[in-house]
Amino acid sequence: MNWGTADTLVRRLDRLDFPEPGLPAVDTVPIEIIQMELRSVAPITVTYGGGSPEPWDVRVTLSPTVPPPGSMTVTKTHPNGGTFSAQFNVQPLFVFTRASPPAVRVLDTGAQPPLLLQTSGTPPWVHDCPNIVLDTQCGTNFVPGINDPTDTRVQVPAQAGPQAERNLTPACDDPDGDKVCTPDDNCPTAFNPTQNPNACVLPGLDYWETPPTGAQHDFSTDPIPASFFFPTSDPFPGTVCLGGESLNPGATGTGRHGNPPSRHA
Ligand SMILES: [Ca+2]
Ligand SMILES: [Ca+2]
Repeated sequence: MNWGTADTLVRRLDRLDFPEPGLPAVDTVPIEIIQMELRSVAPITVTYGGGSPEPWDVRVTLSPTVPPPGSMTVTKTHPNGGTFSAQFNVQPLFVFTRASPPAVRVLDTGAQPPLLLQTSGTPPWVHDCPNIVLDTQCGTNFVPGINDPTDTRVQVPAQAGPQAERNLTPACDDPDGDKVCTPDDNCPTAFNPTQNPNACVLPGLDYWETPPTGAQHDFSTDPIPASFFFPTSDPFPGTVCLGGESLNPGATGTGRHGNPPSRHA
């Protein structure tokens, strides 16, 4: 695992709740993509009147226009984690660069509908990773992209017997009914009378990684118009293959890159 390969920064906007007991448990939260860096695997070819082909590199990042949130559905299948899937909106900003002679063109898609993308498969996640060797410290209760096949801890059983049957009504705010008042409840909307911190996951940041050729953008339905690059350049209706570029996230130190989302745009 290497921080340097993360290319997408995702924010979970709400808390995930996994009330005790009862696995598997599922919760869904809104997410937004707050940073993304992709680069063309090979240059595209721009032509002029059908000839004079030129290679242009393509970089894809986010438009200043912010799209609606996406969503992440997280399934907890064992005490230390499970799997997740996500669908998310991306409003791309394309930067085309010609090396020689130097030229740059920017295409902001902010006026168009965002692209709706999704993760491929069901990547794993863990709350924490004490049993797994990693090169950085663990994230904050949600670590995407990490599996924990060695986790053998058993979940705290449901409270039963006389203690539970007393069924006292606390004189406090206790929406989850776990007899721990909200100001002191570490998961105020998840039933966790033991105050197990893994009964919920606070909002936070996750790093994702796109595989080397894991994304593409197809311009066939909405080609780059004629004269975009230069007055005599042809329309570009082709497909660009993209891979992740490092966000260099070391300065923040609060997240962790996760499993690759696949992007089909
Ligand atoms: Ca409570
Ligand atoms: Ca609680």
